Amino acid sequence: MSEQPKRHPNETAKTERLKDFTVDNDGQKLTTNTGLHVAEDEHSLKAGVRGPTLMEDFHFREKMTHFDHERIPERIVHARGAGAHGYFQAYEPLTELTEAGFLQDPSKQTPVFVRFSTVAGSRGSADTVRDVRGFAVKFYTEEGNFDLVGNNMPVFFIQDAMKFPDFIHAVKPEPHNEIPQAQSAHDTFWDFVVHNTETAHMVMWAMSDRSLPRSYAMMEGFGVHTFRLVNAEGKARFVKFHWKPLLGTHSLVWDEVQKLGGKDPDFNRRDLHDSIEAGRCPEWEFGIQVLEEEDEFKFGFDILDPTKLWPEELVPVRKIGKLTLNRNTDNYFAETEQIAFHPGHLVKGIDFSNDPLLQGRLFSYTDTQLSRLGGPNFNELPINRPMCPVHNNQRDGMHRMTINRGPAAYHKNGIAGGSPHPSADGYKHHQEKVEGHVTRERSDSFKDHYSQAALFWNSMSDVEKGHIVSAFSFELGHVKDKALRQAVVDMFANVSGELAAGIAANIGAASPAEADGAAGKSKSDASPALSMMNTVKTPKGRKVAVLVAGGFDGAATDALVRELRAAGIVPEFYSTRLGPIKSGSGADVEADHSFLTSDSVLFDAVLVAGGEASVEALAAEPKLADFLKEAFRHFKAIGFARTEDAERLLALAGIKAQAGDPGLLAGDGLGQPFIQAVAEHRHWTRQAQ
Ligand code: HDE
Repeated sequence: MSEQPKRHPNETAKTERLKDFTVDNDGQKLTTNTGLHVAEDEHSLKAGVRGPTLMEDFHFREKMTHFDHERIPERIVHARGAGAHGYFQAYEPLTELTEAGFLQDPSKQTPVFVRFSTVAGSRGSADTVRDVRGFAVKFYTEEGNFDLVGNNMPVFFIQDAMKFPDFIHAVKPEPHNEIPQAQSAHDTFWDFVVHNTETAHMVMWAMSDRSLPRSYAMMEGFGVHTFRLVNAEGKARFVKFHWKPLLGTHSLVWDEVQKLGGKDPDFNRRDLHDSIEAGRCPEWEFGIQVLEEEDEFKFGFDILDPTKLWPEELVPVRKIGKLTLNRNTDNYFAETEQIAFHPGHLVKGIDFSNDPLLQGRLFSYTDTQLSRLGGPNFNELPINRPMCPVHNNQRDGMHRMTINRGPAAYHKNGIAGGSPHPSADGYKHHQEKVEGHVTRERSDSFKDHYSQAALFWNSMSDVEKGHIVSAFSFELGHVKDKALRQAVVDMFANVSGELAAGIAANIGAASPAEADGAAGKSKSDASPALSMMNTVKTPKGRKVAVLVAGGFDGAATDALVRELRAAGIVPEFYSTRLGPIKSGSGADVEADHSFLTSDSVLFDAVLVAGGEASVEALAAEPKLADFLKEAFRHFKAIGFARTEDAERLLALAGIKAQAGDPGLLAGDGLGQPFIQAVAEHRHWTRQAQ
C-alpha cells in the first residue's frame, strides 16, 4: 500500500476549495506534462555519449522551455510579500448595518487568504526595510469574493489616483542607476514630498516606528478609504475598516532593522510561517467605524480625503469579528504570487465612497493583472476562484480553463432559456445622488495638509517623537541636494516646530525661521489611540534566547523554560555551538542556535541559564559581550538565573545598568517578573550606550 501524503494538521479545518488543484508527488512516477512516464531525467539525448544533443529530445525541450518561462512580472508595487490561509468569523449578526452574508452568522467561518507586503522594494528585497506594509485580505464568501486591500497605516500619501504613478516613480529606485533598493531615503522621494504637501500626514506615519513592524501579527491593518455599508433596506452608512492585532502593535528599532536586513532578510516572512507551523495562529479583530450619512460634514476634515483618519476618540471602533491565520501555503508561487486582489471585488452590503484615490484603484488592479498574470482569466487560478459558482457569458482568452457548454454565450438569449439570468437579489450599487460640472480640480475641503500630521505628532510619546526625528534625519542624510533637505525641514515646521528644529539640528540645516511656527497654524488635539505605547502588551509569541553551555543548571532551566512556554513565550536554546548541550543536572538540551549561526537581533529577550561551568564557557565566548550589549541597546529584557552572573556578565559586556532597570532581572523567582519584562517588549527608560 502506498503511504498517505503528509498533511498539515490544519489542513482538515481548511476549506476544500483548493483540493482539486493540489498535487502530491509522493510515490508517483515522473512524467512529462502530457503524462508520459519518464525513464531518465539527468541526461539530454545525444548522438554518442560525447556527441551533440539531438533536436528530437522532446523531454529536454519541454523541461527547459518551462524553466525559461518560470517567472512572471513582479507586482509594480507590493512586490515583496508573504501570505497565509485562515478564516474569518463574525461576533454577531450585523444585519442592521449590512446585508453582507459573511457578517450575519457568528457560527460561520469564511475562508480567507491574507497577503502582507512591503511597497517599494523588489520581490527579493529585505523584509525589514522602512516602508508601509500591505495588508490585503481576500474573503471567499458564499456570495463572491470580497477583497479588503489595505495597509498597516490608516492614510495615504496622495489624494487623487492621478498622482499614483508619479508618487511610485519617486519612491522606487532612481531610474538612472536603480539605487536605492527598497528605501525612501533618496532625493526623488523627498523632492516629491516637498512638491506635494498632501503627503505630510502619511510621511509622519512612514517616519514613525509603524513602518518597522516586529511581526505581521503585531501590525494593525486599515482599509484606508471610506467605504459604505448598506443594509437590506438600502440604508447606507459610511465606514472605515480596521484590523486590530491580538498581540498588540509593536515595532523593531531602527538599528535592529538595518542589521536584520543582512542577518535575516526574510525576518517577517519567516516569523509568519514559523508561527503558523507551530500553531501560534496570528489573530486580528475586525473593527468598523461607522458614520451616519447625515454626519458626513460633521468634522473639520473631509471624509473622502484619504490623507485623513477618523480619530477613534471621535468615532469609536466597534469590533465585529475575528480573523485567524492557521495554514501556510503549499506553494508560494501558486498562492501568494498568483493571488490577485482588487478593491472592486465587493459583496452585497458593501459599497464605495467617492474618495478619488479609491475610484482610481478600481481601474488599476484589474489592469495590472492583465500584464502580471497574462490575460483576462486570472480569476480562474485556484487561489483566485470564488467558492460560489460562476456563470456568465465571458469566454475564451489566454489560458481559459473553464469548459462552458452550449452554444449561447450572450445575454439576452432565447436558445438557452435566457440563462444565465440576472436575479433580483443581485448586487445593486447604492443610489447616491451625484451631480456636478466636469472638472479636473480638487475640492477645497482636501486642502488642509497639516492638521492631522500635527495630530499624529501630538499623539506620540517622547520616545516615539525621538524616533521620528531620527528617521527624518537618517532619510535626509541620504538626500544629496542640501536645498531639498532644507525644504523638507521648512515643510515639516508646519507640523511641529520641535520636529523641524530637531531634524535641522541633526542634519546641519537651518532651523526654520518660524520654528514654532507655522506650527501654530495646525495645533491639534491628540489621539491616544495613535500611540503604540497604548497598545496591548503580552508575552505571547516573543522569542527568548536561552543562553546555555555545558554544565548548565538543568533542573532550574527546565523549570524556567516551562514557565515561559506556559506564558506563550517561545524559548530557544542558544549556545557556543549547535547540538546537544549537557547539563550539570537534569535533562540535556539541543542548542537551536549558536553565536556563529544566529544573532541577538533575532530575539526579543535573553535569559542566561545558571550553572558555574556554563557561565564560565559563555564568558569565554568572544561574541557574548556584543550579544548582550546589543540586546541591552535594543531595550530588550535580559534575565540571569543567578545574581552573581548578572554582575559578572554585564560588566564583561560593558553595560552600565541604571539602578532599577525593569528590563534587567536576576536571581530566584525570576520567572514571572521576567515574563512581565518580556511582555513590555522594550525598556525605554534605558539610555542607549
Ligand atoms: Fe495599491 N496597487 N494602489 N494601494 N495595493 C497594487 O495591484 C494602486 C493603494 C495595496 O498583496 C497593485 O495587484 C493605485 C492604497 C496593497 O497583492 C496596483 C493606487 C492602498 C497591494 C496598485 C493604490 C493600497 C496593492 C500592484 C492609488 C491601501 C498589494 C499589484 C490610486 C488602502 C496586494 C496589484 C497584494 C497593489 C495600484 C493605492 C494597498 C498597481 C493606482 C491607498 C496591499 O494595481
